[in-house]
Amino acid sequence: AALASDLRQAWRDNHLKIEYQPQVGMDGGMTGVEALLRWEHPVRGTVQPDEFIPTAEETSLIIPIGHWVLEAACAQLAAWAKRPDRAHLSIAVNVSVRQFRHPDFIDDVMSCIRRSGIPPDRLKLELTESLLASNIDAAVAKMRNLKDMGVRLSVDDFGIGYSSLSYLKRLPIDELKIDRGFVKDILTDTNDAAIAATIIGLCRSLGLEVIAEGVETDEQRAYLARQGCHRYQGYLFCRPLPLEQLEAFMQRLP
Ligand code: G
Ligand code: G
Ligand code: MN
Ligand code: NA
Repeated sequence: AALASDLRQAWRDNHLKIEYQPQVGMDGGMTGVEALLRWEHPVRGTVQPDEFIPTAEETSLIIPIGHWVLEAACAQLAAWAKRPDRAHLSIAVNVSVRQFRHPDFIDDVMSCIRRSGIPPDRLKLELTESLLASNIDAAVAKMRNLKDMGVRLSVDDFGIGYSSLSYLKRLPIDELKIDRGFVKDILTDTNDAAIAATIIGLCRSLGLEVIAEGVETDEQRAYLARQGCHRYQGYLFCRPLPLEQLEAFMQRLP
């Protein structure tokens, strides 16, 4: 309850911030970023999203907060669209189950895209497998609506949830994101290595893009690259950064 009222206050006082973490392709070039919420608490310091997203969901604060993240991402994409050296970049936005199920979600995404005038395929929505836990037909129908708009869809934290392989081929998705839990010990845990390799192989045979998160060392990257992984995200390349620092990071890229 304390967390809920604190969060409500933080939302009112603009203490929520967005950081952006680069994603890189096989050639090492940046392909886009993931938008990640941060809570700059005046006393507690930075509160990580794992600690407050569940509360945001329970209190429905995730609806206005999620809308704000989406607006910010589209505004940033609109700014990048005007620059030849940035126009190719995508922004991935995390969508919680509560947000996805909201009846206005599709209209919200559509109006954000229209008002910002961005190419819809620069926006990527990260969905989680838990969306599919109930009423999969309704979830798939909504995903199709989003795909019809031209938005790209990614399944976050893949491998830890409920999705069965038979559902996977029915889903109108573009990308799977290998959970960082599998990447962490990829060089020492043969099960994790096998799971990551299997997810990559699965994506390649289904024609899906695959991105690994939580890549911290070049050895992890090299293993994933040998399996054919398309993209990477993790501290090896860059931490999540506030926008100004992200711009500085991009300035330094070759
Ligand atoms: O930044 P960090 O790795 O601590 O984020 C942890 C998790 O918090 C992410 O994997 C993501 O699922 C969730 N998260 C971060 N930003 C957002 C957001 O804007 N909306 C939602 N729904 N979840 C987010
Ligand atoms: O959406 P998701 O929860 O998967 O977001 C990714 C989370 O992983 C973010 O909270 C981000 O801060 C965190 N993260 C990003 N890169 C790394 C990394 O290389 N190592 C670890 N441990 N965490 C990372
Ligand atoms: Mn994510
Ligand atoms: Na994830």
